Parts: sequence; structure tokens; C-alpha cells
Amino acid sequence: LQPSAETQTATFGMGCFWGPDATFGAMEGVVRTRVGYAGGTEPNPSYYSLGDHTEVVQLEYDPETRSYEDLLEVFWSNHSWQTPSRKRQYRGVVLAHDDEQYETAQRTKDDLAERTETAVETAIEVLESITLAEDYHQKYELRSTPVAGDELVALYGDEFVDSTVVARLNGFVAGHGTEEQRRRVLAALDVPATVVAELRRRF
Ligand code: MHO
Repeated sequence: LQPSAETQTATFGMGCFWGPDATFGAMEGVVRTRVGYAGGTEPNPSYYSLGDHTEVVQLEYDPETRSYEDLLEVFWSNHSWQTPSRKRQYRGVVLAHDDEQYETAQRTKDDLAERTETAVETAIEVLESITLAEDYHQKYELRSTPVAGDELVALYGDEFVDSTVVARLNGFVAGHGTEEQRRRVLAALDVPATVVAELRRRF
């Protein structure tokens, strides 16, 4: 799970992590997504023993194609920053990986508050550590797509979570991406034609 030298990593809490896993997964320039628990202090969180942690999506992206600002734009438009979450599990939070991310996130938060004249409840914090969520939460939308999900889990095996193609398909089955992008990814997909046909029925 170590990001390669050319990619950068970003981590966001934006409600149930299934949604943003798919939203970001469809985004060109995002090369990997994974979901996990972060933003708290208790050791070894899990879905049913979350402690003070929050559900987060973590992205590896290519900074030549996507800026951190691009990701933040998606972040701000895809969680409810006006309302403090009742549960810490679902709070909105930027978990910055370095000072530059921290300052950029803070600046976009201030801009949003000024532009909308609304208080922004979302927190900006520094990422300490992340615990990967259980397999069944990774690429949830695709995994729970009848037939094709099970077949892709079997075909990709250990590569399922980290695969760029799987991240894209997870986004597509959730309704994200353009037709051009879908065609391109499907054309390059090296899986049985029956699986492609199953996917095609979904998007
Ligand atoms: N329990 C909610 C959210 C799941 S998310 C991984 C649901 O079933 O939709 O917290």
C-alpha cells in the first residue's frame, strides 16, 4: 500500500465512506482509493469498534493530472459541511498529510465560509494514522453489484483494493464518470466477456 514516488496521498472524512470511494474512484488522475478509519486516538479500530475514529476515504493521485485543490472541490461539494454530524463516525474532516495540504484545505474552508456567509463545521486536522477498513467495505458499490462484483473480487484477488481499473468500475456502477471514460475503461478491461456484459447492463 505504499504510494509510488510519483503519486500523492489525500485523506477525507465525508460521511459513510462507500459514497466518496466511488465518487473519487471515477475521477481521472486518481490512481487508487481505499477506505479506512482515522482521525481518532484509539488503537486498532474496526467497523463495529470504531472508538473515536471517523470513516475516511484515502486517495492516491497523480499531481500532474490533478491538484489537491481539485480534490478539495469534490470534497466540499460532496459532504454536508453546514451541519455538524451527530456521530463522529460520519463527521466531515480533512486529514492533511503535510503543511501545504493543511494550509490549502484551511484556505478553501475560509473561502467557502466567506462566499456562502455560512459557518463551515468541517474540521481540518493532521493525519496521524489510518487503519484500513475490512475488505467488504472496499469498493463497496462494485462488490455488491450482482454477479460481476463476486467475479471481479475473484479475478483481481489481492489486487482488488489497489487496482485503478477496479476503482473506476466502482465509480461507474455508482453512476459516476462519462460515457467516453466508461467505454475506454471497458475496452481495456481484461476479464471474460460475460463480466463486461454484466457491467454494461449497470452503466
Ligand atoms: N449503515 C449505513 C452506512 C454504512 S457506512 C459504511 C448503511 O447501511 O447505509 O457507514
